[in-house]
Amino acid sequence: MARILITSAIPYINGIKHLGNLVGSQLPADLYARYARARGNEVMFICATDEHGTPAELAAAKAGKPVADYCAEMWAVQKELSDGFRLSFDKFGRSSSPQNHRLTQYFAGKLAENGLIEEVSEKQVYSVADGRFLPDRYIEGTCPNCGYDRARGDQCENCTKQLDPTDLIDPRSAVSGSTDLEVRETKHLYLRQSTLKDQLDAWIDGQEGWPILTTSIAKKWLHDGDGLQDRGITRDLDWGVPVRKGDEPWPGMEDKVFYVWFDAPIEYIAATKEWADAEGLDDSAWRRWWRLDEGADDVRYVQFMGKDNVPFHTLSFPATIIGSGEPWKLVDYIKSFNYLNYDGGQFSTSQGRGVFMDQALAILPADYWRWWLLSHTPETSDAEFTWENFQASVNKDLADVLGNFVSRVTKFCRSRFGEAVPGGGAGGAREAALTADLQARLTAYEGHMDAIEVRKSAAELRAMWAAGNEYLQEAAPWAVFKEDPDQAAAIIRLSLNLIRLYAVLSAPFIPDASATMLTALKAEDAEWPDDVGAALDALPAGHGFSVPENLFRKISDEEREEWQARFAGVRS
Ligand code: B3M
Ligand code: ZN
Repeated sequence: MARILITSAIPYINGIKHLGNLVGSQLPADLYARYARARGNEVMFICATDEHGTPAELAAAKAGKPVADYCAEMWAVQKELSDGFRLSFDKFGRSSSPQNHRLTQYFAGKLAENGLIEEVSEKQVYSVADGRFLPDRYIEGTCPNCGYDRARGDQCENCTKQLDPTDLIDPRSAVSGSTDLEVRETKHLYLRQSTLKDQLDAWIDGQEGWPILTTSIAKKWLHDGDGLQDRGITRDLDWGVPVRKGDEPWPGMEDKVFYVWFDAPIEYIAATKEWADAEGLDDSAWRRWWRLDEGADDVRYVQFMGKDNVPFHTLSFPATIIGSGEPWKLVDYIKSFNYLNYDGGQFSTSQGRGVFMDQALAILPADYWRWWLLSHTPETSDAEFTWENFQASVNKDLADVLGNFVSRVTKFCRSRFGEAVPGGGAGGAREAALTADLQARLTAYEGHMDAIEVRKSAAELRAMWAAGNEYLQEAAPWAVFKEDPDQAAAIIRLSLNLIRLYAVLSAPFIPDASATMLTALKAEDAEWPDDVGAALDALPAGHGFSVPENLFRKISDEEREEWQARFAGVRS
């Protein structure tokens, strides 16, 4: 029994996430959280929405809503979808929460006290009509390279040339279209993370067994080019965490907010406080997960994220934590993911390409998606979603192997013995061999799950389902029944127990189907098994059950083609 703190990268608020986002952090984090709980650990599983920054402001403007209203609505939408996918967060917080405001300001104050914050004067474009400084991407104009008249201040979309806003010909505000722009001087706070380079380097070197994907990205940023750069942690925006030094105002910074990537990871901590506050618990309840001096020294902290988020979690956020000079918990293990592609291209939120979480749940229940995504997680390389592959996996793994086993066993038992576990007969060599095989596979499965090897775990689970199917095929109780009903009863008794075992072991992947199996078997004991032999005796003769609804249905070729066509274009 250990204490495990799990965080998933927090999704941006601007819109519904696609399946590539889901499998890139939240879903595998949920798999691990469910497994860790099932093994008897105390788990705190945290996620939230990432609500600040330019994309949130732009999306709200596009929706014609005040940004605070837009974020509140989108949080509710994302929360409902995460519930729909059965993501078992202890808290799905909001980075715009008062808790995160205070904690972000607190960390900034500590960093300032420790001499790690520098004020830097910069020249930036100011829009007189809008009454605000404009971030690079809020400025539009004509590209000096290709003449495209809607180039942005950071890049020309047409010829891809990287630009500075001052390069643009006839620049105008993307907010109002106004051309009344000036270059003005503005002051920003910089986190002097370059001074922490050696500490960060040593901390990363001290980590054992981190995935290569994680450490190679971290090392690249530490050592390539100019190495670790100091970074601006403030922005001239209205929406965000106001810049303050702890509880004090920060002179000269009154109209500024912290940069979204400064406050977003702090939300992992703040969301744990949001959880404690919502539960009516005092501060020790969340601090025992995060403060080494208040109980967190025995916590194992695991983070999940896509590879593009790794630099922020291996360098920036640790710089905030280490730079605070206080005993806050640093991450112990970072599980990062490659990308999932969509049918010959990329998933894209901006282009609306691919399948989005709401669309997925509208066509099939969560377990179908969970199984396909987790068994094809982009771990060692990018992976690709195709409708053919999805259809094949669902039909074979879920319908033919697991679903069919459950249905055959329960229906056969009902027709020959009634709706209770049959007595009589005893297992022999075949049953002993199956038990030994499953015991070895269980050990391998646990090893992969402990190591957060998602695909290998799925393969081992599938192999356990297949072993039961093969056993049933060979033991053939429907044939044995005619000669030796007692022997058939023993086979079915074991098979019904096998369904209970599958329900327990499969729950982290397919929680709804597992719950259906346990309910059908009226199983009260859903404990993780130590010993397969004992687990296969859990339901004794005479224990009642009912035949469940078909666990999984097959996807027909017509459906597959229809979905393929429906999701070929862009989302409007
Ligand atoms: N919102 C990026 C993303 O969703 C960003 C992650 C923040 S984690 C603190 O991929
Ligand atoms: Zn251009």
